[in-house]
Amino acid sequence: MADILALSHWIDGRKVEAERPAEGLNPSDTREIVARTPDGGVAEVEAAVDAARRAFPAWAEASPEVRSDVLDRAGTFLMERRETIGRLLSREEGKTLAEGIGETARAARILKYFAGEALRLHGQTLASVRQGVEVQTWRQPVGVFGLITPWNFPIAIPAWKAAPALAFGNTVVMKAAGPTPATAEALVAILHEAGLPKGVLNLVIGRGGVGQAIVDHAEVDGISFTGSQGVGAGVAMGAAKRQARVQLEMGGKNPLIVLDDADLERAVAVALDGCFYATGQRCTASSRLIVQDGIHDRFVAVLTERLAALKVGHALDPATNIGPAVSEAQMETSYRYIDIATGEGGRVAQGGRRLTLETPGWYVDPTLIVDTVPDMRINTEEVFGPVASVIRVSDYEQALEIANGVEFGLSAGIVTTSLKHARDFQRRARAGMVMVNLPTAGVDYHVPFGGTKKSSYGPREQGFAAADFFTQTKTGYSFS
Ligand code: UN1
Repeated sequence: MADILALSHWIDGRKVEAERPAEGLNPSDTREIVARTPDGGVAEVEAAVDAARRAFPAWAEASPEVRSDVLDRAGTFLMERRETIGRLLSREEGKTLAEGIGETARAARILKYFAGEALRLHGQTLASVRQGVEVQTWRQPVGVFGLITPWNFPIAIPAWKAAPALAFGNTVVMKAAGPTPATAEALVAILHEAGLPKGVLNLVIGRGGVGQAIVDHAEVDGISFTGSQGVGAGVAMGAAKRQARVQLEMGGKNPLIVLDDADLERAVAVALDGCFYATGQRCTASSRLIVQDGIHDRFVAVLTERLAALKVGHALDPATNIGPAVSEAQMETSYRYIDIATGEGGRVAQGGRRLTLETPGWYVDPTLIVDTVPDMRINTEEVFGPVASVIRVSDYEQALEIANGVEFGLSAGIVTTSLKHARDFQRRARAGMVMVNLPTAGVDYHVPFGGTKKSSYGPREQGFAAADFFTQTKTGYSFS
């Protein structure tokens, strides 16, 4: 059993000693304490914002090469240590070791991508409508950003928020997600080891009060949030009240359409990955399988068989396909929705049982529910667990209407061999990301990420789009 970590806030380039009243348990084996953690609040946020504010002028003025070098070095360190940090991530969050290592490598690549972007920031030069006048635009750093990060991608999402903020000359106060502070602290430590000046990136560990203090702080110029829709709405209101910029990434109820002409093997592989990998705890997870009549029974039969063969178990066991839920509450939410779905007339085709495994953990039996209709709660509310439902449809138009018929619009997918339907779907699906013959989850890091409707709010994250949120445009006029 590994040592118990003693975690700290990071403020002004240093670890801040604090009492550690909270214990983070390993979701795969709740007898194991992964870390003892502080419970920060307003005072820590005040100190962190103060440090970030003081560090801002020099960091904003630094050569982009300086910022690029730090991110590049941190990316190298993270890639070198992906097995150790990926293991910590799996112990803390519960995703499988392969998923934990994969996510850590992804975070390393994100740091390296934004190391390059730091050097590519650019503006425009235009002719003025007035004779002899020239117009120019620049992108400048904004100031201090508050980053409120989720537990389900405890290193990739902190990296994809912090890296562009830092690359473009801003300073940061980050809130680690409640269940996964150790992974967040590992990232922050690596960035400091890579040469980040003090105060440029601060980390506060704690509960909701930390997030609220960040949202309310007059010196926080922008907030990037990933989390639930309910909390996100409050963040947006708090930010709007004091005209801070805000970006929200929230839930999904992502549809995957399977048409009669689909390659069956492909459809099943795409559904298994999209619905169940990472224990279904991805806002991009497919949770509604909208399946055409002609392929429905064959698809359900093969998917059921493959699902039954997946091994649920300890995240560090190499034989495990699906790790536990992150917490008891998440586990209970999945089981509650299975009950709700069967209560509404759905039928469990696979899974649905309470699991008792060798180690005591928050395990959920990956579950497929069939015979559902679009307005059931299982088809309108996000579960955030390894639970998917199947809706039978007669044709593509009906499938599209159902796919679009929820309040979320993050990612949407279709499995088909018809170019006509694939292209039509990409045009008409009301989602920010539209996938053809690919899972709705598992996205690239160098292109825009975000959704429509209640899934997202504000500018896109990631890729070249990140500059829209993390910089401010200035327009210059000159006559000579
Ligand atoms: C992915 O599917 O690769 O919280 C990333 C989430 C999303 C990230 C998904 N913001 O699940």
